[in-house]
Amino acid sequence: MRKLLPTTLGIFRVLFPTVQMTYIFVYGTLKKGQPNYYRMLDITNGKAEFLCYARTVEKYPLVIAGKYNIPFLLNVPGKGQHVRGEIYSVDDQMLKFLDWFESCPQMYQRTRILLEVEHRIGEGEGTPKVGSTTEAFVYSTTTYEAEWLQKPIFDSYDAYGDHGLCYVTREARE
Ligand code: PCA
Repeated sequence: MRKLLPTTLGIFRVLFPTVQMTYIFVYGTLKKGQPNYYRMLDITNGKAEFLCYARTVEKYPLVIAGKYNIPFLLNVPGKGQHVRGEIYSVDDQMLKFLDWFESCPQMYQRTRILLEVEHRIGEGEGTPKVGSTTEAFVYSTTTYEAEWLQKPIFDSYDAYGDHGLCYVTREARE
């Protein structure tokens, strides 16, 4: 009989379902000021909260490739540079959106990566401290062409940089 009575905790869980948040490291067009950043701000995609700037603990080749000049972090640890980007805490809805948007797992695979926190804004509880290492997901790829390994590598992506490899947005692709 006792079992059928809703517990206080049970009621609380129904009223306030816990939202699963996931850390994502973005290094490309999803960063602040880059062509797809607005998608992180669009609440119809879900929630994304900026946590801090960070760089990869390992080196990776970050290249710009393909006919649309897309940034790719090649999953080749130890080769390349420490890549700079931003860590966000995202909810499940945003995570699903990003998986779809990044054509994961066909074009990118979402893998875990170790990061060193470089700078953070605010003192938000749970935000990793500067100098600490933390883990997050990243959209990297193992499905690249061999010649991409010969391309110029970057430590920080800027779609508008003087490399001149202008990113072609999804809308502009034929
Ligand atoms: N979008 C993802 C992966 C590369 C890209 O352009 C990002 O910004 O991290």
